[in-house]
Amino acid sequence: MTSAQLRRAREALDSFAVETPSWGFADTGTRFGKFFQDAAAIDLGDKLADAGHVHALTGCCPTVAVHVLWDFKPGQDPKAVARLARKHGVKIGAINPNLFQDQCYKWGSFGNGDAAVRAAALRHCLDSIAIGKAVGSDYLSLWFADGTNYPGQDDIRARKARFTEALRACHAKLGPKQTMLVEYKPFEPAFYATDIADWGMAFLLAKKAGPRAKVLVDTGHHYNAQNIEQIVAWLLDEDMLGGFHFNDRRYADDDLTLGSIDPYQVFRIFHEIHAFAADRGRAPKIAYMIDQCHNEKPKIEATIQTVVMAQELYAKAALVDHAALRRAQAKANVVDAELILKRAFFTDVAPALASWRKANRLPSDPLAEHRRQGYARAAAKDRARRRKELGIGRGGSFA
Ligand SMILES: [Mn+2]
Repeated sequence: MTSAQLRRAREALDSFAVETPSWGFADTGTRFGKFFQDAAAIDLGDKLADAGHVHALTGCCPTVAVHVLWDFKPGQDPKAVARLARKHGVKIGAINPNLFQDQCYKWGSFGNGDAAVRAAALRHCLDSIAIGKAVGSDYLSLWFADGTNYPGQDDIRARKARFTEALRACHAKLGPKQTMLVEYKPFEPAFYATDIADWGMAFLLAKKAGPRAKVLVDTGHHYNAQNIEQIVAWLLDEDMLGGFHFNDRRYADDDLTLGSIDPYQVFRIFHEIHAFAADRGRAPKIAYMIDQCHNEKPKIEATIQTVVMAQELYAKAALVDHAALRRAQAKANVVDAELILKRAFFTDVAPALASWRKANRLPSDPLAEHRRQGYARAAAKDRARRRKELGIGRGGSFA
């Protein structure tokens, strides 16, 4: 690395933070079964402790996304949760309402034909907004499992109208600092017509909802051949990119570790963001979040691995020579243009990460330090004992 590259990569690392998901620290599984780890978090206290531990090691995960139904017990004081997060050195990030688990949502939430169910879903979202205000969270993150499984099952346009109305009502209650993120997904659980199936639908609904509604891009929520960085570039250009849920995939919504299958794709996404920032002279406000559940890897190790990979790829993408790229593009020099991206992608950014970590008094190797500290071993012992005392069986839902 040249000293100019080192400086650019370090500046990029200074401005990059990624949010960990509380659900990534708890026991999860596939739809065929759940696999247990003794070290998995039992309650929100454990999840915040694990998230705080990851932040202490990496220095780049100051916030934790929460799932209202899984993390907040009815009547729980959100301010106490915010204090607990602070105790562990983190803050509460995106608030995720749960609009898919209750029996009343069998036919959908905002898309449901029954006005009473839509009202219940809206109430839950408004409660989530209130929690967000109480804990000082900037984001309400919405993902809907709504859709239909068979042709003719429901009126597609009527469902769209119901969504439009409910999202508008939701947006009206946002606090002045809150942003509403609308996530899309092509299929699953619905296998005929998902109500918000792609970025165009999310874009239109967010536009109709109000100025503080933006699109959330979950990298696992696309068809295999889709060009995600192009979607990102379009959303940036329209000032409609609100955030990311990072994960990698090979087939569908696989929830694999970021960069484990296609790190170059993540690099290309980051390149679009750096290029946009260079053109506009300011970095866009984007909520970078992880949405992964690890069933085989130890959860904290997998989270650290993800965070470090995100930092590496973000730093690499910052090394693209934008002026040279524009020159190559102007001359239609396709080979050079591509090589400019490739050169940045293959640059070893380890020296920049090492120097950034040193300057921030962080361990030089977060994963090795995590193992050295024996955090997971101690957590496994403590949590196995507590599970026994609490009589917690090993079964049930994702939470
Ligand atoms: Mn997601």
